[in-house]
Amino acid sequence: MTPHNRAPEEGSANVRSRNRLLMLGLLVGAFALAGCASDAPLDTLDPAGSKAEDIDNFITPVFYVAGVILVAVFAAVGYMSWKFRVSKPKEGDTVYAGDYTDEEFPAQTHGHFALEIGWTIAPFLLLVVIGVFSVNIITGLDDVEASPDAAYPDMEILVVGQQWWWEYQYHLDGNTDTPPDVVAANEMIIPVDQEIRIQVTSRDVIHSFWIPRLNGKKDAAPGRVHPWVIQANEVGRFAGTCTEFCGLSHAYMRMYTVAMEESDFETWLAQQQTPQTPLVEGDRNFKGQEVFVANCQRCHVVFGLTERDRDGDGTPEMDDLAMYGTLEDYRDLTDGTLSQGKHLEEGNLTAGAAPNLTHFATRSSYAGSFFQLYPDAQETAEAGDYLSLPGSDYFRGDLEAWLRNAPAAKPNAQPEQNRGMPALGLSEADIDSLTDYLLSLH
Ligand code: HEC
Ligand SMILES: [Cu+2]
Repeated sequence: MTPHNRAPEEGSANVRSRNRLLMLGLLVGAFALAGCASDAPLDTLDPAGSKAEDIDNFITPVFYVAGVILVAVFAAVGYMSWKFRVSKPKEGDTVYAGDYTDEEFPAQTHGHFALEIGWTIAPFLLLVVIGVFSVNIITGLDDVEASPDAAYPDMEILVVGQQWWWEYQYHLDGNTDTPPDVVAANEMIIPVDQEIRIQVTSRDVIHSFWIPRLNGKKDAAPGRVHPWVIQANEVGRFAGTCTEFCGLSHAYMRMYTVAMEESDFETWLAQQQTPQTPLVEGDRNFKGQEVFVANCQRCHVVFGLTERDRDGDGTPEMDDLAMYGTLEDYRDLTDGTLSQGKHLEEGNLTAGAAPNLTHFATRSSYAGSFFQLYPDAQETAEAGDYLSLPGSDYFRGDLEAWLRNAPAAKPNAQPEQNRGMPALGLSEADIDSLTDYLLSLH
């Protein structure tokens, strides 16, 4: 290497490191800005429920204390780097490796007892204080404070995660030794201002239930039932997402909790407890019902309509709530016990269950809340008008696409491994009548 080409090389190295720094800055900036989305549905800093407020009231002061420490440490490091920086050797200085000179090397201190004890004890005490408060808050996140004037003070909801959607089984009187009273999917409807006991579990792999504006995360593990609490201070629709990687379509396993006025909640409950009346030849959606029975009921349930031979005696029984079992059944999940159809015999669906479609048209979203059923579901829910959505406002297109080819509509399902809904190869005419039928299920 000749001295000739040294200078330009150094120059370009400088430019390169400056470019790298610029790139890094831009990247950090982009990540920081991504947090500023004004309509971010998963807002961890905007609590709307009692438990989320407990968490927020704790992390805010911790954040400020940590901020002060951060600034103090960075200021000290900055000051020392500047004060004790290496300066160019002057004429006559003895120069050692690394451009150090005798004169400029600062006096070295070794072992300052008071300082060392100080910077060991201070963080220790700080962490103990934070730890004590943390444990206190974490252990309180599943404590229910029953509202004395609530219509269903003992209500418990079993939340069942599976690939890639959520099921909610309501035990209205809190008696979990009997099958549930209501079964819903993707959206958990609750009365506003009331702490509700939920129990979180799974039918297949580990998931995690999280509605950031209402409470922290709770793991949903197969064979285990984890108590948790959900409460909302205001009427509205609160977004959540599965936060435990649970397979390729994990990112599309979302859900909502919808808080309603108690009177609306009771209307909803009454509606959910009414089975469908089977349609007969000549009825408007009879064709759709026929397509449904032929293609869908091996996985999906519509109370009042679908049936299967659950006890294997050759005569099919009408599908009813008994098939969902008790809470204890989920604590002792053995393959097949809670299968809702013939799935396991046919090697179909690892979870052994698909969303209950009895009242499909009363949801605002479906398929792991990946699709919305109405154009303005969020606004409608916030306004408290959830139950009076006009049927003509449905989004048909997404639903038709889902029925045409579900794995293509919601990415990363693995139907070949019995995960998610398969493509069923229906004709366009069948898709059309099925869509009409599903949207009539109130
Ligand atoms: C092999 C089992 C299986 C069959 C057969 C099946 N589905 Fe599904 N379906 C599923 C599973 C699993 C899901 C949940 C998938 C997800 O959310 O990713 C689902 C979800 C749905 C949903 C969304 C429900 C909600 O509230 O989230 C609708 C609607 C639906 N299926 C309709 C149908 C119709 C109509 C048919 C018949 C043409 C059908 N399915 C056939 C397994 C099946
Ligand atoms: Cu999940």
